[in-house]
Amino acid sequence: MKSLLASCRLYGIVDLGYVAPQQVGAVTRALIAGGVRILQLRAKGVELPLVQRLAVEMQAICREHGCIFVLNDYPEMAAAIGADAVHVGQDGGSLAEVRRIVGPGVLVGRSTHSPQQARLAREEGADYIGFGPLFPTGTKPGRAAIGLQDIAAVRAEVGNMPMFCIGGVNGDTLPQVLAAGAERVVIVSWLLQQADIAAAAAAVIARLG
Ligand code: TZP
Repeated sequence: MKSLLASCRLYGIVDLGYVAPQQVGAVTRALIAGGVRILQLRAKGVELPLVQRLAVEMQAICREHGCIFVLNDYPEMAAAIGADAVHVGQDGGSLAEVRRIVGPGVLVGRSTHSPQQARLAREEGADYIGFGPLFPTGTKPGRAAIGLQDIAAVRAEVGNMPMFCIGGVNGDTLPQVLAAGAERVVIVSWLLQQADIAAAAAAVIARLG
């Protein structure tokens, strides 16, 4: 799983803020058809039984296609359904506690917003980090953008650990993000709003190399 993670340049998120529950399977398949090999379910403010049902559905599709399935926020549920990975924010508790819940075989990702948080995530044993939001984004309304200037410092801080830059990344901003030193990105709303999600994902992956 770790080597598959290392090969991933584009991280997709099926966010229920953009995708209706009945579309989750089709959107998951479209992202995978476009070449995405790490996919997260993000279900903020959704009742847990529905989160679990959709997580099981996505996990099965991801498994069928050799794609890492990441559950956002719920380590106990991630462990219960056999998710490949769990992702937690800065408010998601210590990574030691998350690791204790999910066990050694599950990847753990952490959101970070500064070089210091990135270093801490590495020291705490994260398998990867998200770093952002680089730009203002409607997916996290009200959250201050942190800009591009710390990308190189965070990369130096985390060494080989995969770092996915996130927040307002789209077809227009991607060149600036890459020029600032990013190698890996998360794209949420822009991909989910494309008429042809698979083609858009494939074009981004080709651009990421
Ligand atoms: N964490 C930091 S920014 C963000 C998350 C989950 C949302 C990114 O979404 P988008 O739509 O790609 O800007």
